[in-house]
Amino acid sequence: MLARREFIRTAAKGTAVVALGGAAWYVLDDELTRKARAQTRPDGRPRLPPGQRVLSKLKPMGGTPGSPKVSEFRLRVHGEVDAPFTVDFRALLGMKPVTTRADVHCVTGWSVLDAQWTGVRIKDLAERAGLKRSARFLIVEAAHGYTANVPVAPALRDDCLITWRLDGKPLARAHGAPVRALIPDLYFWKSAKWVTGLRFSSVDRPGYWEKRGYHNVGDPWKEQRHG
Ligand SMILES: Nc1nc2c(c(=O)[nH]1)N[C@H]1C(S)=C(S)[C@@H](COP(=O)(O)O)O[C@H]1N2
Ligand SMILES: [Mo]
Repeated sequence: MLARREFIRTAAKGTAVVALGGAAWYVLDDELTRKARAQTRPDGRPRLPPGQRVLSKLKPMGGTPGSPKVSEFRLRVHGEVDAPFTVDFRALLGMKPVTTRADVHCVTGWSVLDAQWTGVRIKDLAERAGLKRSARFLIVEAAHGYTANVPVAPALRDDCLITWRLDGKPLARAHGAPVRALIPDLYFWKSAKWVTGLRFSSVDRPGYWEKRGYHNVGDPWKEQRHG
């Protein structure tokens, strides 16, 4: 936590952060940042949330990986639903996958623009399970007990996915293989990697980072970084 706060402070001061992880470069790109700051999204919000700078590509931010084996993958959709169900990888692939472009925003100050994601909409999974009106929060469940809480409305937007492909390739293990959640309009810690379940709940249950000082909602345009 201290290390992360230190990194946030460093990034906020405007220091260019260049990390060398294995053979891959992750570079804060001033040119792309300048261009993105001049753009407006279709919903009227600025393309780049305040205090963010564009990183050349998605950087692995850690966490304890689950099994990368598709044969072991299961996703359980449960909680405040009429018909809870569990799908394996093959059944998930059979559920109307979509491919969309989305920007993601890490609380540490980097954003990646225009990544291409393939997956099944959380909305479609919720519909199949028969979401009850009493469901007010989605608790995204992942390997080793990691969870992230999201109010139901933003979790059911069209660009919120359970995803297994990034930029045309299977997800790398460090990015959540075989399958992760994607909730692009909230800070990226809500996008749980190595996802195992979607639990709908009538009561809020702060998750892993929310209990460790991050904001309970995490809207990047409101800079809801810390609670
Ligand atoms: N299961 C799990 N998911 C997780 C995390 C984690 O520690 N465990 N970290 C979160 C955080 S803080 C961020 S910023 C993003 C980073 O995703 P990336 O490593 O693919 O860039 O994953 C999120 N999902
Ligand atoms: Mo993060």
